[in-house]
Amino acid sequence: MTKFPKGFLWGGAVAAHQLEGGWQADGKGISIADVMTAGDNNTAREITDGVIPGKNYPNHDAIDFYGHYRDDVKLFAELGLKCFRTSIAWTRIFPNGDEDEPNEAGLQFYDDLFDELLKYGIEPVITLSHFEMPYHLVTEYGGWRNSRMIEFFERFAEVVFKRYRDKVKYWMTFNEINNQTGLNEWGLFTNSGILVKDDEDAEKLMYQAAHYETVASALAVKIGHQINPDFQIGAMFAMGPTYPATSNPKDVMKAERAMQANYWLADVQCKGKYPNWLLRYFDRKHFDLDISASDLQIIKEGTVDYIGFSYYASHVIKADDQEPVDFMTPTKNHEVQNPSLTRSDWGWEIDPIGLRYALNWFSDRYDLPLFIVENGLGAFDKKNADGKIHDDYRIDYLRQHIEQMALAVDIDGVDLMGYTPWGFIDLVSAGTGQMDKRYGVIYVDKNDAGEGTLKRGKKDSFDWFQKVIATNGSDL
Ligand code: P53
Repeated sequence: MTKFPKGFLWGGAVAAHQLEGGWQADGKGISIADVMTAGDNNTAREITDGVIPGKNYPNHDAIDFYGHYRDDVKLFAELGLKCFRTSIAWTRIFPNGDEDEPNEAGLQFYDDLFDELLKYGIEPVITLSHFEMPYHLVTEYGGWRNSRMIEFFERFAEVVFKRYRDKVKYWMTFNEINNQTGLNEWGLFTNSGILVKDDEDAEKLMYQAAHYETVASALAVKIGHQINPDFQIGAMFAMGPTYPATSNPKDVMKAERAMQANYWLADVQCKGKYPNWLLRYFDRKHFDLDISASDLQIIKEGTVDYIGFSYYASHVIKADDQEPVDFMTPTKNHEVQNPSLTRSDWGWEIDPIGLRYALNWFSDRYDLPLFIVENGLGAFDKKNADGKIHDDYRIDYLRQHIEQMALAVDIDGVDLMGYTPWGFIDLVSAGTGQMDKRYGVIYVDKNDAGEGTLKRGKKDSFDWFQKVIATNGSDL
């Protein structure tokens, strides 16, 4: 017997910049993803000053979904997808981000893509901003440090809401808006187009940028509902629960604070207000942020309809002997390994029960419908002698996570809308820029060096996932 409701949204997730390619096709502008080079397991992606000839920018061509989407969607239909999560590349619609009028060719591409999906009964699920803002907004305005970003984002949101009013029902505003709370270079750049200068305080910048984004998100929710009251507009968070390393109350408090410092954005977007602990923190730090009374009103009125989140791994944290009274020492310096879990080749801890924990945590705290819009195992796949990829490790990972999802729905009564595994067609990794960090049930013949025919193929996990969807999750 299936534990999942009728109409459960089984699907697959991707993001425009990680699969489309066609980085200059039909008037598209340069996005922040277009100035990030390829890294690997040990080498961070470089953020270059514009596009520099001779460097390797994996997102420029990606897997050329722009040129292959009709055949690809046919394969998605064969897989049985009920929905397809992607994003709209902002730079196809507003190449520089600050134009008055949108680029018609870009709008037409998504019309064609959505028509193709709808032809097979596949529901588009669309993220407005997924690590791909126009690069021009970084060089001219400083990214989300600047409140003018709100107006540019609003224009973009309004144009696409109107254009796809009758084609798209499920939306999300900002992908993993909370990544930047870690304050690393990658998170600040991909979330907010911010490169921290020597005389700037990264933490203060992050709070300001994230605030402007929550205002922009709330305005988008309001405008979207005016354009079509049936729109379901969600937030989207990177969820990785943080556990205390021991039962020492200091570790427990440290873990609680690490969760608060990561998920305050969920308080703002779902409850419509800042948590008290954070307002006190701003005061104590004398941050003097630009947060107006009218902003707070907009935030209150623009809460989201559901919570979308990614789930890959959990974390463990240990307090310092001398934690300050606010427990706000940087999370990254206090992470320890979980002795009861194994890790992926990229060091991500594999924790299926953590997904059930996360579902319960969100559900209790916000009482909103939940949508798992990313989950999966990034792994090196090897072709067998028979030319096929026997990825039983991926099947195991997905099966174990779906089992926990079923328990959350059946035993815990969590209101779960759907499940879209990440990168179900191989694509460019956001964190490392690699092709060989693969998540797909569909193989794409292209490697880290950029070589390959781009030919698509089915891994063993394709047949398995097809069966899972066809049985609404009862045959795992
Ligand atoms: P990659 C880190 C932690 C959690 C989610 O990531 C993350 C990241 C980024 O590394 O990003 C999301 O490709 C993101 C996707 C991304 C996916 O997770 O680094 O929304 O764009 O591709 C997986 O393995």
